[in-house]
Amino acid sequence: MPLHANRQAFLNGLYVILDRQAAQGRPLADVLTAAAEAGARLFQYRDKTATAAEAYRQALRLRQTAADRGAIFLVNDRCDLALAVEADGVHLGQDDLPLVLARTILGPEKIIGLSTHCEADVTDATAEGADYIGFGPIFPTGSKPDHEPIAGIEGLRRIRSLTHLPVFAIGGLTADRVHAVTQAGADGVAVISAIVGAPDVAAAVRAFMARLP
Ligand code: TZP
Ligand code: MG
Repeated sequence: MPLHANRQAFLNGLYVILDRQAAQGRPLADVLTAAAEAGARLFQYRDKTATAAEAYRQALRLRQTAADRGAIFLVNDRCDLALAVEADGVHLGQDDLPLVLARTILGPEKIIGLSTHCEADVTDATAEGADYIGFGPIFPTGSKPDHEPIAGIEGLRRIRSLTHLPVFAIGGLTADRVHAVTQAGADGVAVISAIVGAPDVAAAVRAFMARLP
């Protein structure tokens, strides 16, 4: 499946992280469909506990669902899975494969995003050629038990000047907090619980979209 020709245009705004644990049994393909119909265009599949076989089946379904709706689809952590389902790219954490190796494996066309938590992470990600960064947690979050210290709005403001890359604020994002992070320089927001765990996914997406520039 070819990468969307205009991929840079997608690296901003709302980034929905389809986390299986946060979905509490709701099929992730249903969450993706509802979110895409409400206007979301950028998705990541995140599952910290699935077997490789389960993750492959799930990712394949999500990949197809996203493609049918013209949305970008990234896979968390795993370059092998991203390649296996012909995802648009991968999202890596500081403990995953080094970015340069991931680039070698995936080639120049795939999107590679990196989780960053401090100034050094941001300058390294920029020097190593990431396509975008997630930065956070900005606010307290229940979705990542082992998270780094809260960076806050001030932390976001400080790293904004260190990189030209698209920056997604992550961690505790709600629609009401969008204005604060975009004012501090975020290009977008990466969200788990406020969308995947919302009683009405489409309404939650619309609430975010209404507050994004
Ligand atoms: N990385 C930093 S915070 C976080 C991740 C994956 C969790 C974000 O989830 P939520 O539910 O939007 O706070
Ligand atoms: Mg990871």
